[in-house]
Amino acid sequence: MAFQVSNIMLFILMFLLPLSATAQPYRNVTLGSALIANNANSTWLSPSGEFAFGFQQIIPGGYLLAIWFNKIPETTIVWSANRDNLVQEGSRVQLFADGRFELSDPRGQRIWAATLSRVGVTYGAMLDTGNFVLANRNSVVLWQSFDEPTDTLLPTQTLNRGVKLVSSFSKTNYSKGRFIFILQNDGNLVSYTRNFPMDNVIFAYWSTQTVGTGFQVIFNQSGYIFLVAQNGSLLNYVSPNAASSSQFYQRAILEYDGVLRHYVYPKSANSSGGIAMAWSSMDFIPSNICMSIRQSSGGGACGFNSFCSIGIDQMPNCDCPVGYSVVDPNDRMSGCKPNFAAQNCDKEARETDHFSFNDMPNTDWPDSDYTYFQQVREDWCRQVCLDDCFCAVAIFRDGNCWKKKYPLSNGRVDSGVGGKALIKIRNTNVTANFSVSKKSNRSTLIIIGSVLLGSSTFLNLLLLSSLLLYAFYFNKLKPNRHQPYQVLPGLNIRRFGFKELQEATNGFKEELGRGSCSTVYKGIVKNDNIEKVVAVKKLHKMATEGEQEFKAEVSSISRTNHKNLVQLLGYCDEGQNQLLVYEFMSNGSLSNFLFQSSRPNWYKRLQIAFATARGLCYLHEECNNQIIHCDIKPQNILLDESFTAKISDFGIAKLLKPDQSRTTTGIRGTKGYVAPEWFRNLPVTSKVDVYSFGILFLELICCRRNYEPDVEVETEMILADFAYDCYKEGTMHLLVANDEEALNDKQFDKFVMIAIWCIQEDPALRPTMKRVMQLMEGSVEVPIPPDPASFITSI
Ligand SMILES: *[C@@H]1O[C@H](CO)[C@@H](O)[C@H](O)[C@H]1NC(C)=O
Ligand SMILES: *[C@@H]1O[C@H](CO)[C@@H](O)[C@H](O)[C@H]1NC(C)=O
Ligand SMILES: *[C@@H]1O[C@H](CO)[C@@H](O)[C@H](O)[C@H]1NC(C)=O
Ligand SMILES: *[C@@H]1O[C@H](CO)[C@@H](O)[C@H](O)[C@H]1NC(C)=O
Ligand SMILES: *[C@@H]1O[C@H](CO)[C@@H](O)[C@H](O)[C@H]1NC(C)=O
Ligand SMILES: *[C@@H]1O[C@H](CO)[C@@H](O)[C@H](O)[C@H]1NC(C)=O
Ligand SMILES: *[C@@H]1O[C@H](CO)[C@@H](O)[C@H](O)[C@H]1NC(C)=O
Ligand SMILES: *[C@@H]1O[C@H](CO)[C@@H](O)[C@H](O)[C@H]1NC(C)=O
Ligand SMILES: *[C@@H]1O[C@H](CO)[C@@H](O)[C@H](O)[C@H]1NC(C)=O
Ligand SMILES: CC(=O)N[C@H]1CO[C@H](CO)[C@@H](O)[C@@H]1O
Repeated sequence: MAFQVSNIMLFILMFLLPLSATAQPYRNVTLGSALIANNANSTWLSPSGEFAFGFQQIIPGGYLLAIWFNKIPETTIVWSANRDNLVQEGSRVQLFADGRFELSDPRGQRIWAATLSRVGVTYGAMLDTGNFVLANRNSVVLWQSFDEPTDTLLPTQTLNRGVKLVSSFSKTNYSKGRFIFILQNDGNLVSYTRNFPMDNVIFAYWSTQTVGTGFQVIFNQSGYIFLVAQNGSLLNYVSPNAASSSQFYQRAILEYDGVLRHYVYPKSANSSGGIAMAWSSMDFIPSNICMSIRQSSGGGACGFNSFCSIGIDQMPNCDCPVGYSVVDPNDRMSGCKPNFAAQNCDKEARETDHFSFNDMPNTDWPDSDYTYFQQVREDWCRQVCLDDCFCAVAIFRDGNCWKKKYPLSNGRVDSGVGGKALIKIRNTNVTANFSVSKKSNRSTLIIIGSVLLGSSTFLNLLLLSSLLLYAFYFNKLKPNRHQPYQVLPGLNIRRFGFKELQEATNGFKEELGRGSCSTVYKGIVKNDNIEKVVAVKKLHKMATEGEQEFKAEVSSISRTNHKNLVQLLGYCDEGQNQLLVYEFMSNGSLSNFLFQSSRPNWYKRLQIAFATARGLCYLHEECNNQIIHCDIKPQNILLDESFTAKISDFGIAKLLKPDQSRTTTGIRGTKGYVAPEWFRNLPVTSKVDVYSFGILFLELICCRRNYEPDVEVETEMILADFAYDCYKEGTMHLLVANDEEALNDKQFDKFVMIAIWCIQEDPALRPTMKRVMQLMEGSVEVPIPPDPASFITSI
């Protein structure tokens, strides 16, 4: 059948050729023809020029003999001969006079050869289907690339029994990777994890269950991909969504992440209107690879200690837990390694105080557990993991507690998982390089202290603080500017000289932002010859309490460690110059992101709300000293290069003079982010942040500012009032007009209700951030919120 199709194509091709002969460089590949791998163009084109056969340079000096889409800017390879064995410049592919078709390296060593069904090849041709054929004088095809697919199927191509697709190793490395898609000889069509680097398979994560009946996978001209039985009857669709082949380029590819995707690309790729063309996915299988792969051997979809989550673009992401980093930065699926030294197992030095947990809801590493407890409480589960040096992660779900050990495998984050992962990380970097000998002595001291004072955490903390204080004085007596890596002992934070920061910021040249109390500049600092981009915050209005206060606050900030907080890297404190050095957040502030002309995606907005809530929850509940932010607003939520939201400027409220503008907010009646108790004679507690978060959450939900003087309807000006009115009248859809994603989200109502709870004027009615997290994550039912303004103060 495949032969027939090809013959028809050849026939059509020959028929059409005279018409386009003058316009196209196309001609048959005659016996004796060869292509040489070098930097110049050397390709054989199809009649339309849409496909090319030839050499693609993959790495400097490394060539792949391949077929690719030739009319689109993005290199899209659909077939290759030597994916595991790139050839050097000067290698050649030749159609010999006797009909052999071979790839050989510059020394003449054969690297690859077409396996012909019989002798008698008289010519070769790159067809407009993307199929390269070798045929005899009667145009009977004796070899074709369609019969030996690599990772891609094209329209008119079929996948026969016993033939498989093997994914690439990565986006840019075409060698054989970690997944296989095969129509087995038994008729079943299956996706497997591959036992890399071997060719055998480990785990089937998708199949049609057509043992005995599946005969052929067809990608037909209309763009449907389906499995048929021998009698031609349809058994299963692989991609039931078709796109016209006359208007779209199409391909189905088993990608490096294990997902088989059907992609289309508009042929009329005209860049008018500045819209960049790209491949877009019509269909893919399996629907959720993160949840589909659960293998007893191997790391799962993402590698060991890593976790897999489906992004808003439906692509699986592989990420490392906080405190871990990817083993090979060029390979997201290489797994993650902890950035901290393992816990000491000695009974006397178990370092329980040095570890804490980072909570990740809806996260699990199934199958990595070595101990399991039932009917326990969460704090018990935490403690039992903390006390056990073998425990890397504890999973707590519905009163069950699993202790997990390295390497963790099959990690996934999904709303279907439930419960939470408690990821154990070392608090401060005691093993940091900076002051190795000092550090080891200090930890010895602490251990001795712990033993002497019993196991009271409080006393240990006291001891630690006095040591820190001692260290501050010590540093002060020795303002050693020539020692660039001076740090607060025990904390992974560096003390900078003012001059150094002046140089780092090129004389405070590039301003990133400015507030009433500080200005932020971009800078580059060097550490061990590694350049790092940083944000340097210069404080204008310093607290009058003096240096000790500054240092105490800096040390309190620096002891925070959470993925949703902007990390403090260092500080400078020289006379009038007080500066803080933070990690640089390349994607700017939420304010820019949220209020741009095009509305960001609903799920991205939700992610930011979750991230902000998590960061606040940590500041309120999990720090040694509770930190109240006091200034939560979109300008203070920053986005890193992967758009993870992080809270900035926390802990500096105490460093700055009270902001006078608080008491005289602009337009009367405008509700800003500032909780009402600031204006009333009420104590300021962490609930002020809950209020600000509520306003921010509404802005994220509705994608508008809390105050919009320009809206037509007056009742819509103040978002907080508008939101409650809509809630009360059951017209919440008005809040997100035209935002289909939000409207289709079953949780939409719930999120609005949570935000309304947060903006209650009575601080006592507002939930804590922890409670807010629980409500958002869905572990607790959201009660009916009262009218936020029902609180009457008795002033
Ligand atoms: C290609 O070769 C076949 C068989 O020899 C011949 O029929 C056909 O005309 C050739 N096409 C071109 C464009 O030379
Ligand atoms: C290669 O081909 C492209 C387009 O087909 C052309 O623009 C370019 O000049 C060619 N380069 C060489 C070295 O021939
Ligand atoms: C591609 O990945 C494989 C497997 O890790 C590796 O052996 C090979 O060197 C890589 N090739 C390139 C060109 O990076
Ligand atoms: C492709 O397959 C679909 C679904 O089976 C069918 O409706 C359509 O007619 C087929 N197109 C061609 C050109 O065979
Ligand atoms: C075709 O084969 C399938 C599976 O073997 C069978 O279920 C179906 O009845 C057959 N249809 C016809 C028309 O023979
Ligand atoms: C570009 O695309 C638009 C919309 O598809 C179409 O109307 C227009 O004719 C195209 N222009 C060119 C030059 O192909
Ligand atoms: C701990 O220090 C090491 C080396 O100094 C560093 O690579 C690592 O990122 C630090 N870990 C944390 C959690 O700060
Ligand atoms: C830590 O110290 C070791 C040896 O003392 C050195 O090789 C390594 O580069 C240092 N790492 C950092 C992050 O300073
Ligand atoms: C976000 O940051 C990344 C990395 O710096 C950058 O490539 C990307 O263009 C940024 N996106 C936006 C919208 O600024
Ligand atoms: C100052 C001091 O006591 N330094 C000691 C710290 O500990 C190391 C070994 O752990 C000793 O070699 C140092 O003399």
